[in-house]
Amino acid sequence: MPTTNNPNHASDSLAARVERHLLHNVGVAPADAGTVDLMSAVSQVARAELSRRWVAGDSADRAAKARRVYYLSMEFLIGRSLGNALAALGLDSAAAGSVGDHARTLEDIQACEPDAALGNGGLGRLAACFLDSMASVGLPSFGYGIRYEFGMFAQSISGGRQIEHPDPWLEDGTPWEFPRPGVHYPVRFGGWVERAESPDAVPVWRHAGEVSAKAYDHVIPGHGTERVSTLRLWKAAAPAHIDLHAFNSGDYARAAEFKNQFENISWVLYPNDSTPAGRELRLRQEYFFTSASIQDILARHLAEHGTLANLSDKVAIHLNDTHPAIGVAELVRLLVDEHGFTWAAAWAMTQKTFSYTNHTLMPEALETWPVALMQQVLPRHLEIIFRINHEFLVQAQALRPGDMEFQRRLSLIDEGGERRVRMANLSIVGSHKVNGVSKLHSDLLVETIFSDFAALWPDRFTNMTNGVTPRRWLTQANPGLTQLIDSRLGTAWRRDLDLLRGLVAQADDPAFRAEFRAVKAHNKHRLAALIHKTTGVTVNPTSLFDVQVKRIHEYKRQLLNLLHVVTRYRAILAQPNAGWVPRVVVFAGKAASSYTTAKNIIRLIHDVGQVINHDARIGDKLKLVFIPNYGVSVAETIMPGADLSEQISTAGTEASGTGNMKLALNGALTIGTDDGANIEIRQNVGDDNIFIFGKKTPEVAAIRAAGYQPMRIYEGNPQLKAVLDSIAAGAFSPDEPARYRPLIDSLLWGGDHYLLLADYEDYVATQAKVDALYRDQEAWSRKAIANVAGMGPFSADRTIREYAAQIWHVAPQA
Ligand code: 26V
Repeated sequence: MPTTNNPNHASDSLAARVERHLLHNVGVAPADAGTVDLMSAVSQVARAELSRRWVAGDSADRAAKARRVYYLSMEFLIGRSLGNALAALGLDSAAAGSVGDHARTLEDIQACEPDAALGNGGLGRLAACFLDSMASVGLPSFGYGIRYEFGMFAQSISGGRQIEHPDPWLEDGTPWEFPRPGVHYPVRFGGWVERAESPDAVPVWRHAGEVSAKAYDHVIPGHGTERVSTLRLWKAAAPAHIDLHAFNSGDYARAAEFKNQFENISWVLYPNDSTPAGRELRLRQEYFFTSASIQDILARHLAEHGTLANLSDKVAIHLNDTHPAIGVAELVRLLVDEHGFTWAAAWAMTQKTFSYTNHTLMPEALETWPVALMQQVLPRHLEIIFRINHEFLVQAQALRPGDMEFQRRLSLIDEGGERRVRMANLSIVGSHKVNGVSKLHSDLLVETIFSDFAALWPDRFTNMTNGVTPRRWLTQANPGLTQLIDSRLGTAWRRDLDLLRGLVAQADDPAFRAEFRAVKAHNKHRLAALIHKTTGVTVNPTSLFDVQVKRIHEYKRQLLNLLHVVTRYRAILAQPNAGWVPRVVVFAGKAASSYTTAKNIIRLIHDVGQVINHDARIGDKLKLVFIPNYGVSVAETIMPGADLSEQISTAGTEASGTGNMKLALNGALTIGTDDGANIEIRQNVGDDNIFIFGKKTPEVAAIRAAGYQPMRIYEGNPQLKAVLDSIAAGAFSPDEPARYRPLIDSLLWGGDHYLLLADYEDYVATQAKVDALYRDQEAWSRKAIANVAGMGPFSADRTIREYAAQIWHVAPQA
């Protein structure tokens, strides 16, 4: 009998609390509870406990007047929250028991939670891993973003083609958000700036429109600590007077339309990776969440300190790529226009407060906004940007007098053609630290796209190699391996991943290797079941599982992987009895909806799969599958089941990669290029435990400089020629033989920009080495274990500690 009516009374068993939530909050009799009801009730129990931790941490931080870090990001790819919350609370086994009473498995219950997919790819998932680590390391911290009504589109495949579906993840409500009706800020757009009479007077922005940003919080649990972090997401709402006015006049349709003009700001995530979408709505989204976040930061600071004079002593604001870069101008505006700062004081404060991470080198991915658009949407900010630019270029002129080219390159305004604001330049000028996301990437930033800035301010540039949270990507995703590691090393590695080094000694123990293989075999069965369920293809789980999962992009070279698959297919047909290592090649990933070539690659994967998977001569020797709708939850099943991790971008193009880390942490061996974090993975797992192939970054540059001729390579390699010819001739698209002509032509005649042909031979030869090693299962397991053992540095905890110590100067709290 419960002793209290409090639905979360600590002395109650979890099962009792779940039943009471079913009764009191979900509104069903426990005996009648369905899976979704149970999910909701278990979530509510966890939420209540997290809420308690949250309140405690928040009041401690306020009492301590703690310095805090604010991570501004357009994207947070959180995935599901229930499993992570239960693990953080140490309630996972109790929860399994409590739902077991209802004849359900915890896994089934968790599976009915939709993913919070508020991001495109690596940048968004990194932000989610960082939140986990900020909480677990104990940093007073907030993430700030947008509460998109529709997240990343759901992908299905029809006739080999990607179909995009809306993702109404909030449709049935989410137990994880805490609406904060009392927290809202006005965000203004458009209009003009009234010039002041006297030169000292503050200009007045006569805005044309206003939207209200309303706060919705998610509590981010820390692991092994009671500390939590906060993710505050903003929803756009029309200001109350708007609807009143229109509704009063009786024109409901017009009123609704008018309201939508404001509220559409937080409707949908831009499903576009790497190429800036030059759309006004995107600029409004960027300003919307950045302005609301900075207003919120200032309000919290003022409440605690009563002054903004010490803002940069207590506040670090981080720009996750350039998407929130308008925040630089916004902080200056708020300080000067609304808080009485002089220009000089505001600018000095701003530079001390911001820091910026760049996530891509691709020049076409650098955000710029037409000056004309910015004039229209954010006139006061444009004015501020012009002044920042003017003063900045005076500095540049002093360093290299008369060097107009230098100034032209540094300028915040691109004057070639339509004038545009360069958001990366604004971010660099407005920040005290700028970092890349792997050693190679950070070096290349300084040597290439940001070299002029590095000449001006060498100390501003630094590196913070990415990491991933071991809680989600090992403990939660791979319970089998977790148990095995616990049995040898204890459990402390969850919060100190360097302890995995202890596995090096275990690799010599045949019994450990056998257990390690048994875990992998189990995970491969799970992955095989997912493959069967989502593609209908039956695969043999004893095959080598060869996995490439990431956004579909030419630079990531899924097509190079496919050329190997076709090569292998032809070779098996030519020599069926050559002792082939059975392989299952797994792809997953979304293509940006407007990216035709990426969509063609998806279709080609399917067409090749159709032929190979139905060729009776091939059988289990080779299977090719594409798992639809790649996202956080799908990844949690794929990572543990992989044997081989494909990280094959053209050297110098992948800023870091984080899938490479997740796969190696789960005991996959990497076949990869000398690119991004692959290089550091190699250094940590050892040269003998990774397959590195292909041209290195300087070679790529040299080949391009010398005038790359892919046709020469084609003519000189009969195997490659046959593969390309077969695809181009329609061997995999007999119903439409010319379907892949354009794809092949882009390699042979279009310049093969990402050097697939240049790396093909080495790649195929390296794949043969993979086969040879896999035949020796003992040797393979040793290397797989060495990979897990070497992954300590790739914990996001390490990354976050580096950011905290070297960029944010924020101290972990007990
Ligand atoms: C750009 C745009 C442009 C407008 C439309 C929406 C949108 C979304 C994202 C981006 C930039 C994407 C950059 C990105 O995701 N970079 C990846 O960052 C990972 C984390 O640092 C890193 O591991 C990957 O190598 C890098 O590609």
